Amino acid sequence: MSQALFNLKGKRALVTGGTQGIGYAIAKGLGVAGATLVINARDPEKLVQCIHALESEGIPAAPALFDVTDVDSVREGVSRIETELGPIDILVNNAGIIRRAPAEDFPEADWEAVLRTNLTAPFLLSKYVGQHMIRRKKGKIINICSLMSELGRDTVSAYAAAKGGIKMLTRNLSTEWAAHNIQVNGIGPGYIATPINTAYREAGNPLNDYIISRTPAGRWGVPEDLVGTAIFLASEASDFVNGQIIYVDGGLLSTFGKPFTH
Ligand code: NAP
Ligand code: GCO
Repeated sequence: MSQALFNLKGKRALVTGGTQGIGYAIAKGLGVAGATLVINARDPEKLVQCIHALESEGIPAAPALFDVTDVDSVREGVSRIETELGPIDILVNNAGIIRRAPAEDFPEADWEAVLRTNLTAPFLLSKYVGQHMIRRKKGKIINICSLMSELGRDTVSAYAAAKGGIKMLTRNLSTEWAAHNIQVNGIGPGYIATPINTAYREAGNPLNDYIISRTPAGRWGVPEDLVGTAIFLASEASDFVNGQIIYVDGGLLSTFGKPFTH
């Protein structure tokens, strides 16, 4: 009984920004759990390498090359998948960027890019995939949120605004689409060791020490730490879970913190 609840066989999953980092780990995990994978990326070379990497591990995957910030590309990309490959049962809105600068100096172009990628694009994907899910009366949407859906931090005003927005977009879509048997939920990763945080993980970087001291688990997360929650939210096991953000953060959001001890 319990294994069948988490079995994704016969389900097609579209993962945006799926060629590296969190997106690749979640896509691979959904594939191992039986899902038929469609990997989105905007870089053709990275997409080919990703598909080959998955296939080398016995996980077939189809490419979906489009820029998630371009509405025409999103609409056409979703239509092509639905028409040529089949129904999208699971959508993982993972693609995201970060730009960092003090708010008073934050470049407007960077603000626009972060909001468009991290908030508008998940809306566009959800809208165009959601139209098909509503018709089928079934679907799973998983939005990748952040600690910055809840907390502010110096230099990440655009990112925090976008991630706060995707938390509320998750709740609002859940409200509108639960009646269509579409569950819309989020995953809020803690500090995860991926390229966007490489600079922080260098030894001696005070932020590295602070992040580890603020995380009760006492370590950085790795992308694979998110896979179990993704499988849960993509599977029948979460059919009565709506509008929830599950934080996979080593306990960071649950603690006031304690004095840093070497
Ligand atoms: P990452 O390694 O930089 O991966 C981000 C992916 O998104 C890249 O493959 C990137 O493709 C893709 N992407 C960016 N803009 C795109 C666009 N316009 N169209 C299509 N794909 C696009 O970062 P990550 O750490 O795995 O982050 C993945 C998600 O998790 C993001 O939403 C991020 O905000 C979120 N997150 C990360 C952490 C963390 O600590 N790492 C924590 C919480 C939340 P390119 O290679 O072409 O740039
Ligand atoms: C930063 C980091 C964070 C993490 C993540 C935390 O500059 O603070 O990049 O934003 O990536 O979003 O959940």
